[in-house]
Amino acid sequence: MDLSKRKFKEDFKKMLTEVYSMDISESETTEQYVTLGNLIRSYSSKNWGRTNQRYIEKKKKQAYYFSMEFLLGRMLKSNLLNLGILDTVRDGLRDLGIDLEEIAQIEPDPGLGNGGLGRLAACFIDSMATSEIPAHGNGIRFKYGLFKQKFVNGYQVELPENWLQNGNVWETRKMHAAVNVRFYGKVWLEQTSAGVLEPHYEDTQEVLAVPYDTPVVGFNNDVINTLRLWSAEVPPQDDITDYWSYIHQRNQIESISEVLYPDDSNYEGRLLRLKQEYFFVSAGIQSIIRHYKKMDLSMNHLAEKVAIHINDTHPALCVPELMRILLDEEKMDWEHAWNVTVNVMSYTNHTIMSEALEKWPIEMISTLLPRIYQIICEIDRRFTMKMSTLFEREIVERTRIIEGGHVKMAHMAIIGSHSVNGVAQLHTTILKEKVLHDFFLVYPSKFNNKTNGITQRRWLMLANEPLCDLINRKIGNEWETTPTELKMLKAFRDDEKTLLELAQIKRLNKERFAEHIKKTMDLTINPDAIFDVQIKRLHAYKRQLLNLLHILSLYFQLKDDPQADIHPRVFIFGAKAAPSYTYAKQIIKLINSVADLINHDAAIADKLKIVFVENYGVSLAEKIIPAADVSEQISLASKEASGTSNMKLMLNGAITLATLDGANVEIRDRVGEKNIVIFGLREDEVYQYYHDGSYQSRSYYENNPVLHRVLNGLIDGTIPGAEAEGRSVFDSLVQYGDEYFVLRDFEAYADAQKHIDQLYRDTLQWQKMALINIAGAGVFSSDYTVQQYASQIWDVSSKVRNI
Ligand code: OAK
Repeated sequence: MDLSKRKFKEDFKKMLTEVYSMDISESETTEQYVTLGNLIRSYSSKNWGRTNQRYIEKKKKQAYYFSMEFLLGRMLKSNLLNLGILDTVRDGLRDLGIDLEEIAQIEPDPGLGNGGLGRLAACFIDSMATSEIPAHGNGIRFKYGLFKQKFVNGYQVELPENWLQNGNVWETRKMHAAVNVRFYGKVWLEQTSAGVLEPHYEDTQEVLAVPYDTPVVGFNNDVINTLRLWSAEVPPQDDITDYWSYIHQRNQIESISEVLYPDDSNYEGRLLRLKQEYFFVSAGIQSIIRHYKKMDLSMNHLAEKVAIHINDTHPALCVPELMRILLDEEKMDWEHAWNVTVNVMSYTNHTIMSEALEKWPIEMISTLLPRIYQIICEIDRRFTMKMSTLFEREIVERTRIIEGGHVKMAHMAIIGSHSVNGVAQLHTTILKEKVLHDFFLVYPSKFNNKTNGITQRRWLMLANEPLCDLINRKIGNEWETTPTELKMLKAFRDDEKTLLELAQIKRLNKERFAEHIKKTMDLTINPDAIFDVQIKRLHAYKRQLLNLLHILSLYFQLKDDPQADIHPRVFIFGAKAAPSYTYAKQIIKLINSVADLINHDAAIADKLKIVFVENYGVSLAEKIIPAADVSEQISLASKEASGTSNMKLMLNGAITLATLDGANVEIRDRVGEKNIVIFGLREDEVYQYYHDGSYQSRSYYENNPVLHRVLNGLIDGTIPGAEAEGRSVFDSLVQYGDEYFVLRDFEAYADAQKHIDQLYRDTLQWQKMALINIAGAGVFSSDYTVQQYASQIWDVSSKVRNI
């Protein structure tokens, strides 16, 4: 948008008076933040209305991304950037004696997600608006986001994250768009005089779903889409007979949108979670249908105007819910309704971990959602009947929805969608060949791959301005809208001046991060050390333990030989563990205890340091990633569906140290083997071990002296304060089979780390690798990913840019 500095300053002062009756000298940062937020909203409101109007007038097909999680991160600077007024506002505020950075820090970081899946949804909505795709987010307005993590004596402690405490400047409550969602009760079908079956309900519980809309601003294009998050409330009642039972009922209803479940890739079969799932699914679909009806088209044509995306299985009830509306409310016959539903729905799988598979007990679904359960039974009946004529009995039994007393959500999502995708090439192959092989036999054409991506706006333009400026000076700024243009940087691969500039920027970012660590943790880290980063949820398959065992081996090496030729390292961890995931929490404690030991050992000085940041989330990632030299992507091959921190880190010039898992494979293909460090078992080797059952972790303990010493270190008192955790980890690795092949990959990992150490010593060579990584990161822009979803799955328009 066009905005002069003069106009901005006037508007800002005016808004401050309107909202707070204050002038600048009286105002504090919080007031300045709210004022700026309001101003940005008022700047965007015209285009928000216009975008919606255009979609309606042109009867555009629109896509709706249904996701339990949207891990947005702070929005102030991102909105300013996308509106094209970041510099103007920064300058204007400076003239008024206000520091934009300081204001930006005031914003609570909305943690409405656990990790990869939620952050991907946030990148996607940014990219959808930027790519001019008529597509919106649909989710839950959790009152409490992901817990705040504290370390107490090295242990993770969870505190509530009350992110809405001081209000939320970005959202608008839309009472007129509220809908009712029905739970519990009895349902029966009666034939009407017209001969159609009509459901009748008794004793249901009605919940009012109230939408809060947040604008999703496209980058420099006047497009503003919508993120609609639903809040659960009690429907208005004017005949309260029993006050206390009303209060009880209110609390029960409001608890639906109270708190995000803190489990990542892990299913906990709680009733409240099922309520949450149906709540945002039903509210979202009802509101889509309401909107569709304004176009005055027959329901038979719904799939020509609406696409609904099911982000993992959490919104899989979209399938029976749309069927319910088409059958019961729109009086469609089953075949037509099913045809419409399958054409509307598409589904993404985000993990092969079996513990993440949602399967709800029949008892729970039939009690909470009796009509939905009837519909699921009918979908299952028709599926098994049809498939029995085409496939062997075993395949039908393995693919049906209702089995063993449970409703299998992934099966429902697959059967009810026209598209099923994985999130990286390797992941999609594993789905087709292993995890979902039966379904692949049944529906080969439904399967496709959409490799994840990240938005270069948040993860480069905002997080790393110095690097962004360098890139713009070298190759211009076309990459901002056509990210593959970053490849032009390759022309500078042998240009010493550019490489040294790159080194200088990295150094600056490391100094900044070191200052932050000094301030927040009172820990001194040396910016000349290699900053080695592993930031992701704590999960055994991600193998933070492998990293830790290697750190211990370096520690022992330095203790034996203080002159050992090891380049100084700072190992940086950021990770939350699900509160009920005991093993992950033990690993957190162990890392913190090893950090205590090493960071306070005067003999080690600054040769080794461990920084485990508390409460890792989007805002911390924005500080860590620009300062990273090494990107740890060391999951057991086959287990990480894609990973996205790998993409953010390479975009910021970190060198990837990785197994051939998830999108690491595609990163290697992009940058070439010389510019990435690969180690460890490959996916086929892992499956071979599963097949022949020959892995004996104990033999690695017994035969590798370094590993032997390190593992003994866990149980011989070397690590004060973590005796129980050390024992538990030791046992899991040595006695109980080492599920994720940590010991098997240890030697290869240690060798890879040695290689990194050597590479880093040659600054120019290292920076050349960094530059090639930045230049190759463009294809991993979520702009491209969503453009592929738009054209290949949703069949909605987009402004496609050449890949
Ligand atoms: C979370 C809950 C249930 C199922 C999957 C997840 C999840 O976050 N999966 C992660 O999704 C990311 C985005 O696709 C991938 O990059 C990660 O590899 C995957 O673990």
